[in-house]
Amino acid sequence: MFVPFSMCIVFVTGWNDKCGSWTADPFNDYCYLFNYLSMRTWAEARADCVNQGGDLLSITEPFEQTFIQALIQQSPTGISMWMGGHDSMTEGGWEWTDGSPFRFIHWNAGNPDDYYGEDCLSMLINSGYWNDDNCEYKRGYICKRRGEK
Ligand SMILES: [Ca+2]
Ligand SMILES: [Ca+2]
Repeated sequence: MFVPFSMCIVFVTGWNDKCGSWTADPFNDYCYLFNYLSMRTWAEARADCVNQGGDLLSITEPFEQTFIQALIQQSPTGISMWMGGHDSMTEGGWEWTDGSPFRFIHWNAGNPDDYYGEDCLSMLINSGYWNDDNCEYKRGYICKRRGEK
């Protein structure tokens, strides 16, 4: 049966076996938590995701980008949200905190630009494109963890 994508979103944002109160992506094994209203620095945001059994969001393929991008646009406020990418170990050497390979990319035009030493990855709410951002800014953030089988 064909189910329109928008109906899937409505379905997966309630309680579900795979992800509990987190949002399930029907096309992979992962669960996502959108913290629209708690504003934290990148490091604080990561600590909160880890405390909840996950990590900051990694995106490893185009379908995952499309899924997150559709949901992030529901954010009532803010410019961008933290993801788990950073180049704080080696400038320009981007990696994901959860250890996923940093292969798929979706940079906003002109980025990464390391503007005044930006080392943390955020996603622009209105477009879904990525920006290297100042790690000390307080932003909403997206956590990711593996779902129950
Ligand atoms: Ca940088
Ligand atoms: Ca930037």
